[in-house]
Amino acid sequence: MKFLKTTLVAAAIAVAPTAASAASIMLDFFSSSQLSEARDAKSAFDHSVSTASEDFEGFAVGTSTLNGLDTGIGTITTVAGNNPGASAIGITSESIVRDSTAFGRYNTTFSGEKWLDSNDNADVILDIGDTGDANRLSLFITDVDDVGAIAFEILSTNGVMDFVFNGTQKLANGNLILAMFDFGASLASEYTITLSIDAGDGFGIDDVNATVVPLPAGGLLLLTAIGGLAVFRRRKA
Ligand SMILES: [Ca+2]
Ligand SMILES: [Ca+2]
Ligand SMILES: [Ca+2]
Ligand SMILES: [Ca+2]
Repeated sequence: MKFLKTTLVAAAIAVAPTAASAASIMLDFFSSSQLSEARDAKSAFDHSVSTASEDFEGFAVGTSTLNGLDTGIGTITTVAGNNPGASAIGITSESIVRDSTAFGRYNTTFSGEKWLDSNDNADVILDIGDTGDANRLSLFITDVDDVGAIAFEILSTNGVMDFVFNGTQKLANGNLILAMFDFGASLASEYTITLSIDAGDGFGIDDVNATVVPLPAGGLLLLTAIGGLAVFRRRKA
């Protein structure tokens, strides 16, 4: 069976006049049967000391983001969509902790069971709080853009860097995305990551990790323009 694995890299430059830091967002796409391989890829990216994490295992099933969910990586809130699909439960302006596979969304934690369901809403916002000296963050996202419009975006900002990813093809039910943020420098303050999709196309998130990876010797890469690079390759699943 052919499986398309796509890696997209976008790089932007900080606007500070005396120093530049390269930051990037990378997405690796897997099928639901490749969770073990995806975990290995995540571990390789995380590389080093975890400063903050959230795997949702400590929350009761049904816990919601209605009033902001205080998690190990910061507060998570949800923006409602105006056309929730059949898989939404309860008050649809909430994302909800679930413990079993639902419509292609599932836990990714080894020996775990719980994950946060977008509950068919439009935006799930991770306000990354106390991450110590972290310079990387990764998370798993499940079941993106398998129904409706192709509309998934990741927007992250700390005021000087923005990244947007737009999917270009409908994905399979149960697909698994490893999202990897390399900030190029320590996160000195809060950082917001918004996962945005067409309402009615639910997704799950799990295993959010902020980690410290040593910066390469010789300083930071200096870039002169915002650039993008997309690499597509096919391989046997
Ligand atoms: Ca979990
Ligand atoms: Ca699905
Ligand atoms: Ca969609
Ligand atoms: Ca979906």
